[in-house]
Amino acid sequence: MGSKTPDEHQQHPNGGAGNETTAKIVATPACAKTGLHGSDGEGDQGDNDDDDDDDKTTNLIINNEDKKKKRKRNKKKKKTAQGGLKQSVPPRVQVSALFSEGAFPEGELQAYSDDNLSRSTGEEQRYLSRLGDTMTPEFLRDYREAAEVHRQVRQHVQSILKPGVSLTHVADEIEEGVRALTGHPGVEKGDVLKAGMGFPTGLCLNNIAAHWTPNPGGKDILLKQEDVLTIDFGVHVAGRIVDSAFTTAFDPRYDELLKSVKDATETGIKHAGIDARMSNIGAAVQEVMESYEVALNGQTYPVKAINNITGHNILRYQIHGNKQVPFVKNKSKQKMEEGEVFAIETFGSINGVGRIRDGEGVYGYRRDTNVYTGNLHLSTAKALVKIIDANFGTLPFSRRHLEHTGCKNYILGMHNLVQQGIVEQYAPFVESKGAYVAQFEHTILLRSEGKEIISRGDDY
Ligand SMILES: [Co+2]
Repeated sequence: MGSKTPDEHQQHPNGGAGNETTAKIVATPACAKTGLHGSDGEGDQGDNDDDDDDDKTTNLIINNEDKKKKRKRNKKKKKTAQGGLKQSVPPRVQVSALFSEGAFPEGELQAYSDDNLSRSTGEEQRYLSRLGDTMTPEFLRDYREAAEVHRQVRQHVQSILKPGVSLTHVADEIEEGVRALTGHPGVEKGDVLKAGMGFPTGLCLNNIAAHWTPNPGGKDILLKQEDVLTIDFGVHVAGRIVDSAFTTAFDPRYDELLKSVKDATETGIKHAGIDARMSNIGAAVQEVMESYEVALNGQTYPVKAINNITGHNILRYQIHGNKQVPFVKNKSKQKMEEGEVFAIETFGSINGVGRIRDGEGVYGYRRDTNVYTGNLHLSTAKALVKIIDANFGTLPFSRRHLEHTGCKNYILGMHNLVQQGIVEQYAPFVESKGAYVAQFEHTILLRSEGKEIISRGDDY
């Protein structure tokens, strides 16, 4: 889940005046637009379970290097599975039943690069850093469990992505998978806070960069062969949130776009570390991302790094901490510190302006616990804030998530809470019409031993 740069901190668009008027690559699929409308209604979900048995098999592209990178972790994973117990299809077996005594697989441990090597050597240094270490065995176990849930759920989701599949069905599969694999159905009061979804499921098509989710009662959208789809979802265990995203396309013409953004995110991870400066990370990432270009219909489109959305640190139950990790050149004075958790994410676009703006519709909500609720008069708002506090705390949630807890007829009360600043409302982030946006994101833990890329999988 990306963090939008506050308006007063926004940089200049990196693409000058932008190229909204240049020829479009392909017509913007109608679904990309309707997705932003028709999402205001509330009501029954209806049966959108459009189980897609389309015979048309298409290659799902996440990146071109999938096959080159065979990781050892995969073998380890099979060894640790208990008594031959296997994950079901669709995934419904709790991951804690698959790994003995909470021995969830570690993420990839990447050594700190030269610029922050000093901190990973020296016995005394290590001893001192451990004194302030928040990354206890329990912390690591919770984080690794959440990451394993993310990997297993996304692996299944990747297998159901075909032209014609409904985005509501994809969201259902993600959310039901996460609830089953964490072992928290999320219906009983307070259960969501134990483990489950970390924020609303993001399913973004083409020029929608981030923060779009199917809403109850909204028009369902079917995935098309020519679509570029980004899937961004979060899993938390005891408030330890794994935030990770990937982009897929059936059409190989988007390979270079996906490759560029994936490469950019890996560059961000490589430059992240103890004492690493956001200004250095941003410049390095932008350079890599913008070294790519995409050939489409006889034209060449440079990839632009989106300049007003950033990566971020993650705190317990707080998806966006107080630090931002831009992926364009910047003058930020912020540094990363040992013991911190970061979502390293980058977004790149072609045929757009290199920035995002708020689109229509609602992605989700988040309670601002600093705002006093004593002045509320509307009884529905008073009741709703109690439901939100009990079920979500400070975790962002969607209308789907709210209805999953059994909450109904909340639109008026929510409107009141948003007006009072008690609840923050999120809109989708959109690039200009005709643009295509890709995103890749990993969550990393800055441990004294190295950075653990907790969400790393065989796919990305
Ligand atoms: Co994020």
